Amino acid sequence: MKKATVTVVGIGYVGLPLAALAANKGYRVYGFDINERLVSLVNKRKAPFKDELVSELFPLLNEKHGKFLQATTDASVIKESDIVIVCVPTPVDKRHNPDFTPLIAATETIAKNSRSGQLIVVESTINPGVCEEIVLPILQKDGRCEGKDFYLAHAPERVNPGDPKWNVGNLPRNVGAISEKGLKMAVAFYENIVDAPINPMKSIKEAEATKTIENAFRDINIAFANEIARSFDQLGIDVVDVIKGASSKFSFMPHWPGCGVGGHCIPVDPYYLIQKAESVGFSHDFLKLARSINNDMPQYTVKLLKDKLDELGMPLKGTKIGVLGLAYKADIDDTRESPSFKIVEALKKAKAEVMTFDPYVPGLSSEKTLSSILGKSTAIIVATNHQAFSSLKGKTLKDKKVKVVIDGKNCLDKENIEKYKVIYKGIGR
Ligand code: SAJ
Repeated sequence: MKKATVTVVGIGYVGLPLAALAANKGYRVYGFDINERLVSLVNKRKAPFKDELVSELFPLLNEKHGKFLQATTDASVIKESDIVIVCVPTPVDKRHNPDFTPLIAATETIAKNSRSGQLIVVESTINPGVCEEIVLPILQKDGRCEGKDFYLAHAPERVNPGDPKWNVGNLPRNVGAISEKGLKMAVAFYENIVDAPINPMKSIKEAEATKTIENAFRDINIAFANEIARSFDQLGIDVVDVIKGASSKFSFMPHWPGCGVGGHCIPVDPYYLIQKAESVGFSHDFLKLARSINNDMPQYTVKLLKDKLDELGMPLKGTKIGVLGLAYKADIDDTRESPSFKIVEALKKAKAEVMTFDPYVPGLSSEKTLSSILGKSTAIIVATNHQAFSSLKGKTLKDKKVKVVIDGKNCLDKENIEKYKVIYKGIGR
């Protein structure tokens, strides 16, 4: 297995770190993707997005180091591969229903380029049953048989964009498969490349379910923090102080309120479980409630701004509002499902004059610098807790004539800002 050839199908946020890791561990790795720009950047060893592991490994992945990683748009490389790993997106549509189009397309490409004995591993986040009900039938076309002509496994992806500590090389993994032999092959592969425990699951369904519940668990805890924050806004209690206090209890797991929940995992994965359970007549009322609480936080954040402007006798309409931050979390460039866009949409609906700035996302920012957006804004909403924003001081805001600050990530120095008579409102503080 060590000298096997691997094709990673989909070299984005999940697939590229995995491809780089496998290549660095000695596998001959192809990265197949339909995105030509991405393929070209990877072959030039230019990281297409911010990822610590990719940036660390790219300089090592060349002939001089005896390592092989080649990105390509030519699916025929799959035919050469002993192991094929599917890392394509599994988004939800506007009605929050899982969209398996990319997964189905990837599976069909693999089926067309199959070779006997291949191990096929799906890493994309899916709900329980997808491997057996959607992926397997496609691979079984032309009478091919799982456990003989190919082996199918699922190892839910675990990446944490922007995290300098946890990455695909050191995070434990859960693996499930259709057949015993497929499970052994998949566990052996991940044990070769990951320096952390690899946990063989009872079946492929249990493996599919782990990812959805680990992220639903995080979503409900964030929703809890958000509901407490809204209650404490009415009660005049500082929620950050209270959560810090509660954190001294050994069993308390702190989560923090904010202007919304973004990313490719947390706001998406619970819908997989909700939708699958609904198909067998079970309604996840609690998960749905948590999703609606978190989905409402961007609107709530804009309401806090409107209330503060009302106190100044200023309407939202026609007022210059700066939205600081477009990425979904601190110090990364990933904007997927970012609440910032829902905040901008709500502000535009209220006919405010909206400007945006994110140092990590210059292409989508209307302003080029922090200084320029502050200089033009009557009020600002900090929607992402980038270091550049959380270090903002009251004097700067005062000098820039910013009148109101809505701290969507409770990341600013409230006392310092209020000292300069700038109106401050956080989420629950
Ligand atoms: N958020 C809150 N309050 C919190 C934590 C997060 O509002 O207390 C918001 C963030 O601002 C962001 C969103 O939720 O908009 C998601 O943040 P996240 O920290 O969960 O980051 P993700 O989406 O990158 O999730 C990753 C995933 N990691 C792996 O898959 C290995 C996720 O499964 C992890 O639970 C999460 O990191 C983590 O725990 O850091």
